[in-house]
Amino acid sequence: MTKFTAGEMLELRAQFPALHQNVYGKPLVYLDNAATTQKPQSVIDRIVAYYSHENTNIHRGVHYLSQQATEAYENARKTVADFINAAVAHEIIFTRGTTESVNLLAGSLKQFLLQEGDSVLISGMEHHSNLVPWQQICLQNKTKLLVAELTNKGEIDLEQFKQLLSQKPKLVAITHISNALGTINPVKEMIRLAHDFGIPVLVDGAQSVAHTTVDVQDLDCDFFVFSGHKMFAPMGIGVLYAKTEWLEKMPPWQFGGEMVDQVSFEETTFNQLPFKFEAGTPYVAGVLGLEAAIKFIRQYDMKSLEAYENGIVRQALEMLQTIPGMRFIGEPIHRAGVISFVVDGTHPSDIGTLVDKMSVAVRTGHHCAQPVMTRFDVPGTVRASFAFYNTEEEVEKLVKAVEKAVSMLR
Ligand code: 7TS
Repeated sequence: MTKFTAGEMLELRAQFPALHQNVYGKPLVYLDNAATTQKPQSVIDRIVAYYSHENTNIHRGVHYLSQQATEAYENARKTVADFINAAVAHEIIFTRGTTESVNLLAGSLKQFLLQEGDSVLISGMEHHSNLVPWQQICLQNKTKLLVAELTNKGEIDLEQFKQLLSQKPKLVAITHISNALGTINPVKEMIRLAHDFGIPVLVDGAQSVAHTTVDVQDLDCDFFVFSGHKMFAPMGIGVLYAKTEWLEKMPPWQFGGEMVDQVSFEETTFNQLPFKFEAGTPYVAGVLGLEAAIKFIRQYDMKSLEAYENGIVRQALEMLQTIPGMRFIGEPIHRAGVISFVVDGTHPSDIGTLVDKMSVAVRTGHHCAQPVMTRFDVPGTVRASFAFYNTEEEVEKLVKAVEKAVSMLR
């Protein structure tokens, strides 16, 4: 593993134009990366190039531009497959994002996998996107929603998880990394445990793809979902990865052009994989932007990026904990780029508002994980979330801003 020098990191950071602006007259400190990351120039350029020279609809035209765009789109699918090490490109279905990927899966699986009396197992730290779709499908199908509880440190209680598996749920849906706690779940082990009972597993990778290497074959997950915009790609593009055996069994979720083979007024036959799941005109520029984001990441050694980012997070934890009344929500042994906290005697949204005026962008609230807030009995948290372009200097600015905000509020 090569270690990044400070100079190399600054060079990397220089490629993100949005990071180089002042807000309220001071340099922006962007620590809301779990919500969305900023985009490197190469991603922005790719989208501009598409609309400047290549724009046309794909898969349908014989003309030059359409052939070029179709080829670029399908090549991008191969790049994405390679990025998460899917066995074949047709296992990559393009969606609008993690939320749509989970809805696609839930909408399709409910038609043949989940019957009355069955159950689906999720964890107590799921983002609403990997909770509400399952809850609603369970309500519709009279299926039970089982929830693996969290320990006081904000980790999944694996003993209870194992007990729940013995109830033979039809599906396990768990997040790889919690956006509210920062916890990295031992998904590989959890998948192995679930598979011992013959239960398929969906991994929500919204928070993992930009922070660690993902190998879906090594994990052996049945489904994996993520959003482009949290990994330096445009908003509005996402991925559902599913093993071929599942995609073949799954009925389509949306109907329309492109996903069909033969259509008459009486019946329709559906297109082959992956097109069966991509109804309508896709977000071609988004797919190409996602490919550009992957190419950007791949210029670097992911392990080195991860080590650098972990160093920044460690530094932030050490410095923040010196603030009197600081309480971290989630103290997992394995943590990725998220730190959630409350400070005694203050409200999270007041801290967020005050540090914003000091040019530090953090998020406050429930982070679309209300059951996590209920579990830890807090109205919300302040959340600083990091990417590999954040610097030690920004951590110092965060800590100073929080200190100042706390002193103003007490
Ligand atoms: N799953 C996790 C773990 C997430 O963090 C998010 C978004 C989603 C699913 C949904 O992704 P989307 O791209 O479809 O919206 N998380 C956040 C967040 O933490 N702040 O804003 C969005």
